[in-house]
Amino acid sequence: MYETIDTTIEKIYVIQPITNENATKYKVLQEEAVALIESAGALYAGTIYQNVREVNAATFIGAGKLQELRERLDGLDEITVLFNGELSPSQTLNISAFLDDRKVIDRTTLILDIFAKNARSGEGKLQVELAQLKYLYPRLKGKGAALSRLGGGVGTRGPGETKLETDRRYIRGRLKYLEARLKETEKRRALQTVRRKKNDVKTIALVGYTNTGKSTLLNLLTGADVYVKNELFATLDPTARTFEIEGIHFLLVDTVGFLQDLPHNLIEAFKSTLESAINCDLALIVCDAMGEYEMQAQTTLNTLKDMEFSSPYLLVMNKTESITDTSVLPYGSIAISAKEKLGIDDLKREILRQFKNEFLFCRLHVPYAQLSDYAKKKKYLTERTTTYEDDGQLLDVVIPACHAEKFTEYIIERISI
Ligand SMILES: Nc1nc2c(ncn2[C@@H]2O[C@H](COP(=O)(O)OP(=O)(O)OP(=O)(O)O)[C@@H](O)[C@H]2O)c(=O)[nH]1
Ligand SMILES: [Mg+2]
Repeated sequence: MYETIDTTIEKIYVIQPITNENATKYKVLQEEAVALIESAGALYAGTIYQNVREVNAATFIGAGKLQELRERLDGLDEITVLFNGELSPSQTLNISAFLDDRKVIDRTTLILDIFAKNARSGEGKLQVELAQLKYLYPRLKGKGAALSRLGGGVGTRGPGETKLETDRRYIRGRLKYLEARLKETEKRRALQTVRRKKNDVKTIALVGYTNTGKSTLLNLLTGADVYVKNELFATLDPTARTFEIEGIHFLLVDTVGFLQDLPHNLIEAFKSTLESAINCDLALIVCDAMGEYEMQAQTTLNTLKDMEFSSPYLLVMNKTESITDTSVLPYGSIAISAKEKLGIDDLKREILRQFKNEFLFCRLHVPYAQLSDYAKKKKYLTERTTTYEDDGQLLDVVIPACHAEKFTEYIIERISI
């Protein structure tokens, strides 16, 4: 009996450094590396850990450990090595040389690779290419043929080896072109935002760590059919859908997820698509209650704050269907399960509460003689229920606070919801 090996799937072995900075979180980083490998469509082959008290300038980790790794991988030709951190170009090349010219990638390259795989829209593809080239450009310092080893991500999704080898000038031109194209789309988006603000529709952004269930929640709340998958960075392109709570329309925006140590270039590249989330009226920070939710919330907030985010937010703990004691979750957070549709009414109530100063829930009495006057103004409010009395109509309505004055004569009471 013999095993057949699928040589079309790349196998990746992880080097996990343990440093002073990551001493408390290296295990989570290693688990994320495995999830990243799987999300890239590759196979996880194993991990070697290395305590790094002092970074070796040439190879990051020491020669002894590299020798051990070399022996472990001896005879396994098809295995790529992932260094789960950021390497300088020369470190990448040196490790590769030490490991018999094996392909070596770092965490950033792998993340960029997944982004390249998952970008669907034209804009998303431009953004990923821009980030990839920006990452590579300073690394291309005339090292000749060896550079090709820096270029590739998993499989053939790097920006292309020949291009990299031949011409830094080409890349400079391409960077300019990509930046100009993206500027155009940004302008268009700014216009849309202005239009939306005019329409008084409040924007709610779904933000949070990757794979926490943002898209699942969007689908549940809006009836959309956004791609949901148990992998990292399933969503790259933002999606916006409207939904309604008690007669108030909201725009819900789904965005790219975050991860600790996300490459800075990548955040920069995606800043424009995150614009709607950054300038939202309310953010829902979605966390995985079965995972490291405190770290997830912190990473999300830190990343958003770097982009000058200052909107109000709610902490939403998702995947709580199998948690028996939700009192251990962060104070003030809302426990839900998007998959099992639990806690959704609580979430909606909390969202409404956030906007309580912006909308009036009230009962109107409109005498029949005034109906034509009312008809002219009713576009400013949402009617929830209508009953017909002898002397006129009784209506339960929601009025945006800025239009409330128009209805003063008809308001007979405020309603608590
Ligand atoms: N157990 C459980 N799983 C859930 C729940 N909500 C979503 N999931 C699963 O979590 C995985 C990720 O869901 P997504 O909605 O794609 O998550 P996301 O935050 O949009 O992820 P990215 O777009 O990759 O950042 C999927 O396998 C979902 O089925 C939940 O309430 N409970
Ligand atoms: Mg998603």
